[in-house]
Amino acid sequence: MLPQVLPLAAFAATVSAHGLITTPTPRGPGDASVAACGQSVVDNIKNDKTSHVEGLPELAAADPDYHAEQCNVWLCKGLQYADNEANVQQYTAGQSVPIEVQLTIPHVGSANVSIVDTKTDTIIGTPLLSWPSGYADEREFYAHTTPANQTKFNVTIPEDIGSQCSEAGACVIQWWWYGTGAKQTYESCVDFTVA
Ligand SMILES: [Cu+2]
Repeated sequence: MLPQVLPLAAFAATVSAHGLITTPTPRGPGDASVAACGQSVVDNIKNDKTSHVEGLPELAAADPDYHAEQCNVWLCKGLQYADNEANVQQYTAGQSVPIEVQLTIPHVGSANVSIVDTKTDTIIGTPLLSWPSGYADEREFYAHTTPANQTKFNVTIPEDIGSQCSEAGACVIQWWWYGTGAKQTYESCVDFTVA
């Protein structure tokens, strides 16, 4: 029976998904990301858009087209605003924004959803949502009891956001998840402006 089991296990380890935002449309790979991060990083992401960040720094460092000043794999996996110009969401201060996340392999850990200043890679204000622990718990996942609000939730654009996100590309809503035991980080970003 073992030969029948092994190929499945190998499949799960190499090409299976972990997680990403599905609604609104998140940043995805394109030409601008290739120019900033290099083809090997983009190929890794194309192969599995939901995979973790940890393998990317090594791929980037070995790629002659990697430009460290443009590509920060720890922010939106290095994916660039210019590849997502068609999907910039327009919000207003105080607006409640529905977001959906797909989780396909669990790794229990912490997570947050935050507005991030893309120039400085810093969270503006405090996280809009956060799970200090217990996010994507394997036991709940495989029992189909993952709390619904881990994958389908609303965030509220802060009333005091001001003008810092008025220009497209300046800010993202980033869903960030770290599987503690797996030591794997997942990031997915929505581009938006606040008028
Ligand atoms: Cu994993």
